[in-house]
Amino acid sequence: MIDKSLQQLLRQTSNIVALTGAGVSAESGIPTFRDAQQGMWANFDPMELATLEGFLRQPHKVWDWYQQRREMAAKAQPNAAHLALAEWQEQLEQCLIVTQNVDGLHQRAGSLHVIELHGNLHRDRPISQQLPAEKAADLPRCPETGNVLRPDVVWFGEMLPEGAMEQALSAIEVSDLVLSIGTSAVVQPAASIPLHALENGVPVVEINPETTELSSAADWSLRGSAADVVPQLVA
Ligand code: BV8
Repeated sequence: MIDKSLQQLLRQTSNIVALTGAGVSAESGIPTFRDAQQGMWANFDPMELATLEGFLRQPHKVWDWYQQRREMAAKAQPNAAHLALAEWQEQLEQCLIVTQNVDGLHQRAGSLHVIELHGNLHRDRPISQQLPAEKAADLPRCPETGNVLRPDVVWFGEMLPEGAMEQALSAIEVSDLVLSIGTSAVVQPAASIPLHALENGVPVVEINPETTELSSAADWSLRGSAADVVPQLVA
């Protein structure tokens, strides 16, 4: 799986950026978005519910979905991929985790300074919009302002956290290697991160059991699961 040229590159690497997506948490038992559209959340369409409009239209349904995901993430354990990346962070000069995931598993595995491009499932923040009383009934509210709370995640059509992309892109420009782990490489602007590496002459390794939009452009596209392949890279 890991050819001689990649082994050699890994030996010379001291500065890595790892972009992760839902696939890195799949082996912790958390369904990916693609599974969600077929799987247990088939009636919770992320494209419909992971939007501010979806929340304002059906706040209770959206909260139910996020509450289920929050409980699932809290029960899940970081898997060998999360743990290997945290270990790499201790061994290397830099191993920056840039995640699209909101489950907090990288931090629970021990990774520090994780850039959460899409926020975090375990945090709430107040909405600025006013909901009609009947819609706002028994929704969680901010104790200070009394405003209705929403999960502190980035929904489709919303801006990413201030500076997150800039921080990720500038880290890439000084890195030796970029990993794209467990992402279908569709959602923007996160999907542009590995492409920025390629434009800057930084090698890209993809780890995914399936081919993605990135596979043909990556320098290595390793067909395997995160929990199986990532520890081999770190070894
Ligand atoms: C933005 C948080 C600027 C919430 C998420 C039209 C209208 C509006 C916007 C757009 C539009 N067209 C395009 C856009 C931009 C849009 C976008 O990219 N849409 C896509 C669908 C085309 N992006 C945005 O809206 C972003 N904001 O552009 O702002 C702006 C703002 C205002 C006005 C103008 C412009 C915000 C995007 C963030 C959305 N929030 N999450 C929540 O989690 O509930 S996105 C969410 O879905 C995830 O965070 C993740 O990013 C994405 C799913 O992607 P993946 O992580 O890759 O997961 P997926 O299931 O797809 O794939 C899993 C992969 O793992 C698979 O490849 C599978 O093979 C692999 N796998 C499976 N098992 C394993 C494995 N790999 C390894 N090991 C295994 N065991």
